[in-house]
Amino acid sequence: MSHRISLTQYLIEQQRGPAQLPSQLRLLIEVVARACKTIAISVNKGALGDVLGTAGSENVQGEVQKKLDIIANEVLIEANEWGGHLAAMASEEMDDIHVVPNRYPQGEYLLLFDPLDGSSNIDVNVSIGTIFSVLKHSDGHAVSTSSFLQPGTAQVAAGYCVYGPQSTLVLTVGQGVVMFTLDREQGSWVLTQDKLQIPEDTKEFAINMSNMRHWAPPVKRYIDECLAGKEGVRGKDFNMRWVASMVADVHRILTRGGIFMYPWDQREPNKPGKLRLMYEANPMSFLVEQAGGASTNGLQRIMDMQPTQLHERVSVVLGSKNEVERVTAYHREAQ
Ligand code: P6P
Repeated sequence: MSHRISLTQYLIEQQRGPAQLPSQLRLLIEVVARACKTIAISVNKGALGDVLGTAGSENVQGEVQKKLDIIANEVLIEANEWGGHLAAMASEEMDDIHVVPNRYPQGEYLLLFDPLDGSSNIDVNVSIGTIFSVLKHSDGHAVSTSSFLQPGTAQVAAGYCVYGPQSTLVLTVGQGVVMFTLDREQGSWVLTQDKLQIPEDTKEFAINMSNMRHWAPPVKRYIDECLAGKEGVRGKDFNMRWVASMVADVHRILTRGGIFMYPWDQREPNKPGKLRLMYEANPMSFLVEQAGGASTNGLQRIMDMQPTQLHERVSVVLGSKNEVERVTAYHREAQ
């Protein structure tokens, strides 16, 4: 790209262009992006900033919270509650929704986030990130948890920030997928990719192989075929990557293709999967589809799923379209 533009200029262009980006939504995205800069500063301090280690508490998922989980959550809440663009927020780190306090004006949007995804990587200096999803509060009633229970197709924006060797913000408002890199000297997000596209084919899969003995047969069939390489039915060798940070794995797939799978397995058979639908799978699915990829739960398009609970989990198969379609076909054949 010859002339680099800032996030603000990109959003103003989206306001004027076909997206007709509403000004409240533009403000929301700018506020979230600014909050991610603040989180990046804390993440980058590491041991120098007393941000590592556990907070001595558990979240609604029953997972031990890291100090940075709570810091990131508080940054996003404080940054977003006064601006007048939101009615309420929901977070992986909070049992219930956070309604904008009466002392501030309420807006028409709902913001959902995983404030710090990949927490198990914090203390070992591996990329982590923030994932966010934006819905409209359109049920005409006082905002409540049920206001959030909308399918992924209702999202008006989604994105993530990866806190890695670079801090990158990846965003869609329904007009394709763009990437911004944090210019630390200027303190601003600079557009560095204006049309992320996922190749329809790939030779790279991402899955936690240690769970192999617990997988359903269609998943085992697919991975076995990948492992069989060029001598097997696929006729080509595959590579494997697993960062155990969804943001990092999805960022790689948006950048060079691949398939990411966190499927249902027998370890907790009553749970449909590990990842959360509302603030992990849906925003990532929106981004992946906008970049020409696909995203299913093995049987149906994730973005078509009607949520019933705020923190519900889902099985995830996303990335290069032809591979996702193959895995989905294997599941349907096994029904
Ligand atoms: P496992 C991180 O905790 C997370 O929610 C995702 O970011 C990541 O893909 C997954 O869990 C890793 O899970 O079981 O491999 O540690």
